Amino acid sequence: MIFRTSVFDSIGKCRAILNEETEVVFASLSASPFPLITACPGIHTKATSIFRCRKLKGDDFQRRMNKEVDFYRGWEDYVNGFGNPRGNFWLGIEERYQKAKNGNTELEINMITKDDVRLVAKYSNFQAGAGCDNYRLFVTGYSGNATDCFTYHNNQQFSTKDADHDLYHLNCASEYEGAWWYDKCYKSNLNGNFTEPYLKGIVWGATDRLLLRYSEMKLRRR
Ligand SMILES: [Ca+2]
Repeated sequence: MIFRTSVFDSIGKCRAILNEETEVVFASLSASPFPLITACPGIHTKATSIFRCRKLKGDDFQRRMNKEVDFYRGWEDYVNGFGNPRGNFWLGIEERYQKAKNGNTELEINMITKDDVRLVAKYSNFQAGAGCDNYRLFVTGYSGNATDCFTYHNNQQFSTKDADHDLYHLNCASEYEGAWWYDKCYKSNLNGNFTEPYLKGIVWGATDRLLLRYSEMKLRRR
């Protein structure tokens, strides 16, 4: 169903039709998503745009379970997503941004170490900034049985091997064969190389690095 209406009216219409598990997508390329008004100075939405409603898909964000899918990829792949939703995948960060941009979203990370220890890290608030801000991470409210190794990355932009937005003098994504909200460089590296046994691997931790054989990131509406 397509609407020609204001941004705020369209959200109400979609929710009325498809319940709360609904997001508004812009059916017209000329329409600018309204969060950009605050996230990206200089970009303004139109008062009236064309919208359609779309049911939310699953809330999975990322999964690593074997080496079948190469995660050492460039910016475009991380923005748009890759892999198999039933296996190893990264669902595009642009879609995650659209889903979590209004807040009220929590993140759960489930992990299994190579020693078969199961770990959970939950964050009661998760948001990624807009594309013009390189999907800057906003995360708070840790709980779980894993050491908190993600809050360190709070307020950092996303980096890939071909897009260095980190705070290190080299490119962390290239140094550690991943793509992440690197700082200088990481306390977690969940998009690292599945077969690497040390720093370039799928790692949770800084001084006490845990190598993982499984990781899964999920978003959930509060
Ligand atoms: Ca750098």
